[in-house]
Amino acid sequence: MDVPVNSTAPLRASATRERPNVLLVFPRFNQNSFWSLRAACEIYGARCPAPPLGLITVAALLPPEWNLRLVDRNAEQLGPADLAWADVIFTGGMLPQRVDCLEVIDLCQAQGKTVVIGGPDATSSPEVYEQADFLVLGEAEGIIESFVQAWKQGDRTGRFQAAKFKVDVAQSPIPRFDLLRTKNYLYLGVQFSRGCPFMCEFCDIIELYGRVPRSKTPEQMLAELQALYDMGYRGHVDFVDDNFIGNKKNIKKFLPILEQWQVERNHPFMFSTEASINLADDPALLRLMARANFFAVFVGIESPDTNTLNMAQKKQNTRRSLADSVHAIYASGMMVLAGFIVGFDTEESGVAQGMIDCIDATSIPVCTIGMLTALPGTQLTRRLQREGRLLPLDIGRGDQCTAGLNFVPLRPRREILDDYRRVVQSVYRPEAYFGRVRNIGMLLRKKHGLRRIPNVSPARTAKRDLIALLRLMVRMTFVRTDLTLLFWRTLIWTARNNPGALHVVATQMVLFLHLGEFAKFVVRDVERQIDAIDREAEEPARADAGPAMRATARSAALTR
Ligand code: B12
Ligand code: SF4
Repeated sequence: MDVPVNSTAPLRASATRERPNVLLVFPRFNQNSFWSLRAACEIYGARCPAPPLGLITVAALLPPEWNLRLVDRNAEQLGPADLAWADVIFTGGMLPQRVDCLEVIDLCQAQGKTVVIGGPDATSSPEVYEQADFLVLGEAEGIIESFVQAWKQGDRTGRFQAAKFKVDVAQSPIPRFDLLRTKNYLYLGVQFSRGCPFMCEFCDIIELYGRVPRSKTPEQMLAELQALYDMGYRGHVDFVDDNFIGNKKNIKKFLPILEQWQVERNHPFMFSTEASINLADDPALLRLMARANFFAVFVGIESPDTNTLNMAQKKQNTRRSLADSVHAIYASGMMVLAGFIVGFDTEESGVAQGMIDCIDATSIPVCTIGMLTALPGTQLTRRLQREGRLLPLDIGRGDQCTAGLNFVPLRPRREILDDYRRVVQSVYRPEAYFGRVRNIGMLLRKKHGLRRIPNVSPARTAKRDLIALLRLMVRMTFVRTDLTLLFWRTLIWTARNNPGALHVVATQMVLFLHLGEFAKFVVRDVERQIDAIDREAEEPARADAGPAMRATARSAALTR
């Protein structure tokens, strides 16, 4: 009997159509970035900071009978067996993942696999990803069904674009947390809302997710947290909301329910999030957050200069003392991390000192100090384009700390770079950083103090924290001998005076192991950029001087 060589092929073809093997691949972030938090990951035994919430949300939207696997390239290898298994690859991420994302597409297509691309960078810059077989742009809840339909009818290329800001997140499914190896991560993420009501000129969030925040329901949110709880996860959970307090009414409804949920389970999670600084104006809201066990808030301060804030349309940061606002957040028992930007048109030469003083006055240890970057699709990009000042954005292998200023600035570029270098250098001097850490230890104590030490009761989390503390002590004592004194002084002072703040203070010191080194890297890179400008300035002079010098040399030779 003749057996066709490929007898299973029709079966496989139909399975591929009806129940494909989907490999979700999260591309690697550029290594040289503020947020890679490399040393902190080593101390906690994690492989990278956070998991791909976007991809596991997409996973939850796919038909339940489809077979799914996830490879996070920040934590694991993408091997030939993974590719051989897959019928289709889903990938995508943010700008500093672009280099690796394009590599993933190449790798997969070289094996004849179909690639579907989506996520924020593909949505902002689809032209970069034209080689992918499918482009599924925008929030996936709004468009994934069209893709699934096309796939089932045999299409192997296509482009789908979700209508902007139309997705009702109250209908979003629970992300497929079960696909994660949670021990690979420093913390996990969940999302309550998308969008932000403000209109900062440089912001891409309002272009991608809109200005009317859309929230999930409290029940839906608790179901997500319960899923994490049931998996046995305990510890740090980040609410990745663009602005957690974007819709105050909804958040005030949710927080007491969250507090109750936490109390009933003996506080399994400690939370962080991102919020606009007007959080400081609402003591009731601060109290609600602290009671639900929020311990950290990231705030975009951007600049201490009111004129600059006005021009950048960040009016919510004006008409206030930034230091008082930050201290009001400390007083509720939560610590603050903040973003600062150098390179605005309205900046003047005093900007560096102003920023250094502001960081000192607010005592914020962890500050992301970036160079202004015109991100795709923003109001800033549109204005610079109109003014003929926009340059290509090449984030390359870094992030906004080394690859910003993608436009012709109004101040000389060299001056901006010099100011930027000064700020980074000064703020990340070990004495300055540890001084701020000691201050927040004190400030968190002075007022209400930390309401509770974030719960570490389950044995696994307690063990992880203890091992991390031991590793930190060893590294600070025997490896980073330059930090030994600062470290022990800060640790002992906090243990004696405010043991409740020890966890937060120790975490800040862990972060310095990465941030201190990263700051040095940024300074070196910026110095290289400054040198290049200086060399360029010298070149024409040398070129002009060239003929004269050659003539002198020639006449000297002739007269010999
Ligand atoms: C959490 C977060 C981070 C975390 C990263 C955690 C992680 N591992 O993902 C941290 C703090 C490290 C971070 C850092 C940065 N971030 Co960030 N970050 C976010 C934030 C606030 C939430 C991401 C998230 O989880 N969203 C929730 C999920 C559900 O939404 P989503 O990812 O958009 O996914 C949906 C769709 O996009 C789509 N989708 C997603 N992936 C895929 C894949 C496929 C195949 C398909 C079909 C669809 C699809 O479906 C999902 C459901 O609708 C977003 C803003 C936002 N609202 O998303 C910014 C955002 C992604 N970050 C951004 C940027 C610029 C950065 C930084 C460069 C600067 C900064 N903001 O600090 C750094 C660089 C990091 C680095 N290491 O180099 C930009 C990206 C812009 C762009 N064009 O790529 C965003 C959009 C906004 C912003 N300005 O902050 N970030
Ligand atoms: S407050 Fe933050 S998220 Fe809102 S528009 Fe400004 S930069 Fe964007």
